Amino acid sequence: MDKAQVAAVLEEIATLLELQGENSFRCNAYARAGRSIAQLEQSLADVIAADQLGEIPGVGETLRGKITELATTDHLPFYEDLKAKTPPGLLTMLRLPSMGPKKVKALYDILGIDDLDKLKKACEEDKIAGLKGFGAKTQEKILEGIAFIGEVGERVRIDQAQLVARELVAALQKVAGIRRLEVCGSLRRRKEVVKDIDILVSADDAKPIMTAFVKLPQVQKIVAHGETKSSIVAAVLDEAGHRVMMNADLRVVTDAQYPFAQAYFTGSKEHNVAMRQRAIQYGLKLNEYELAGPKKSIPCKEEADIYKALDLDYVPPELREETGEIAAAAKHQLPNLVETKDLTGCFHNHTTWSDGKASLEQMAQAARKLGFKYLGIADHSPSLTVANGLTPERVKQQHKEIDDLNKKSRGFRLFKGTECDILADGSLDYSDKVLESFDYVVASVHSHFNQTEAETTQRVIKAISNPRVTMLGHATGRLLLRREGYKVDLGAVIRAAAEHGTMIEINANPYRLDLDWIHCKRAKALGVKLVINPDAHAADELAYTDYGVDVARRGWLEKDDLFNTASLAQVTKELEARRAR
Ligand code: DGT
Ligand code: CA
Ligand code: ZN
Repeated sequence: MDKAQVAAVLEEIATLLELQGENSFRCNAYARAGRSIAQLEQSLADVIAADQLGEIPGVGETLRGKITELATTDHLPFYEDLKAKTPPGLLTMLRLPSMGPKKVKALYDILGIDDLDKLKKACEEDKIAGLKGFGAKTQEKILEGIAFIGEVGERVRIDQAQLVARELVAALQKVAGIRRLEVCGSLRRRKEVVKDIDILVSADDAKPIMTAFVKLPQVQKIVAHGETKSSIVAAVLDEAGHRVMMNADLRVVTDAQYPFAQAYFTGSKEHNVAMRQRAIQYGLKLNEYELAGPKKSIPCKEEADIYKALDLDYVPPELREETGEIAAAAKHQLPNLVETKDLTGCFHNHTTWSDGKASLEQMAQAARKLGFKYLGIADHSPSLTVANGLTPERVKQQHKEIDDLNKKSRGFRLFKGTECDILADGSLDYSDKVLESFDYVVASVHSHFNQTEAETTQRVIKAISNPRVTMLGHATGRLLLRREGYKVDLGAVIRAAAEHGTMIEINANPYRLDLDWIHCKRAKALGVKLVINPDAHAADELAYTDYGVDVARRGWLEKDDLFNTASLAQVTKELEARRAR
């Protein structure tokens, strides 16, 4: 195991121990060791080889042995026993907001609650409100949380699904006999959340590939092991050390069938139905194996050949949602979708000046590495005290530092921006004078999520009507699969943005992906410029822009529909023109 995986196991041990009621000193020791290991600069193998584990803060004698065992054998009986002793439902209960290990343990000890169903029943019978440390409000929150988890089911965010898919694909690619391989389904369509992973392979002999698949190290459980289709539950640890579990199906077809299977399993189901209809109009039959006429089938080497045979332009997977793409493909009117390489920079990024992890200089360096020509810095404003928002005085200091960095660099520029809070009444968190000292302003809602839809809509419209606001940040405040956004009439917000010439961000943080793709289309129709922003709080998070490109493509956006595809000169000019207004 590498350091991220070992760190993840240590963190999980801390949680499991807490659930066992272990004293917090011991639990914290594991959590702390996990964090230290995650932050190591060298590889864990090197540290162990140099016998330097003991020098890591928080790693004592016992932990040294356990870490070495994990790193070298991938196993730790202590951890496996602990996991076996803990009812899995307790870990699910931890996914509820405001439920830590102590509360979960209390419910388990007092009422024997070890899964969500029992917890729901207890809440409905009003058994939780009276418990020490809970109360009626908590009971209500728990019920809401359970309802939400029920709705989202076992769906997974795209970044996590992609992680699982990548590991499975990397492992599968080592298997002999595979001719073509692709991840299809909603992941290929780049949906923001996906239910399961659909892997498609072509090969002459399916059997050895199936056998290898169900034996992959990521396999947690084999759901089905068939001749041409198998299903597993895969488990992979993410960078933060959380275990991501999801279903993955593997289908093996012949190479001649491959393009048809690829089109079919990419979906969406609705797109497939429409394609089949179109085939019928041509007197053909389309399914996952072939495109066939009354006498013989029409050979297709690639997926694009299927579209061609039906007089359609090739439809990129992101557009296959049956929202007009087939009609557009027939009329050669599909958009020329934006691509990652079109991005020239981005505007919503945080640094150590507020709640980011990287300095201005580190962020600039990372941006250059991605090929960006500029980077906009938008740290928080004062009312976001938890995020160390910048006072006007600190804004001045930051601007000085940006000026100094800009003097030193050629062909790359840092822009002075802010993520300015939209206060409860729609006013902004800085005075007009301070706002005017920035190159641009991202305005975002971070508080008072419980206002009515009418209140929030008015509030956001008031903010984006201010000519000093360049763009609206994360339009609904949603956190995918975690928290619904605030209630807001996005139609009205988009109309107001069009009227005032305010841009709207596509927040590319995989938790947010908001403005969502459906509304991107509406914004485009009204001529609102969109901006892909990673909302990066660390240097490596600048690459979140890729997920934003996915959203933009699903929203039919072309290069010119986005602001951050313009050249540095054009961006500079536009921002200056806006400030002059
Ligand atoms: P999800 O729910 O995130 O896994 O979304 P998908 O689109 O990956 O759906 P999934 O995994 O159930 O099925 C993969 C693809 O297989 C789907 O996009 C289209 C195709 N498919 C599945 N069931 C049907 C069906 O009943 N009719 C048609 N025409 N296509 C289907
Ligand atoms: Ca799927
Ligand atoms: Zn924000």
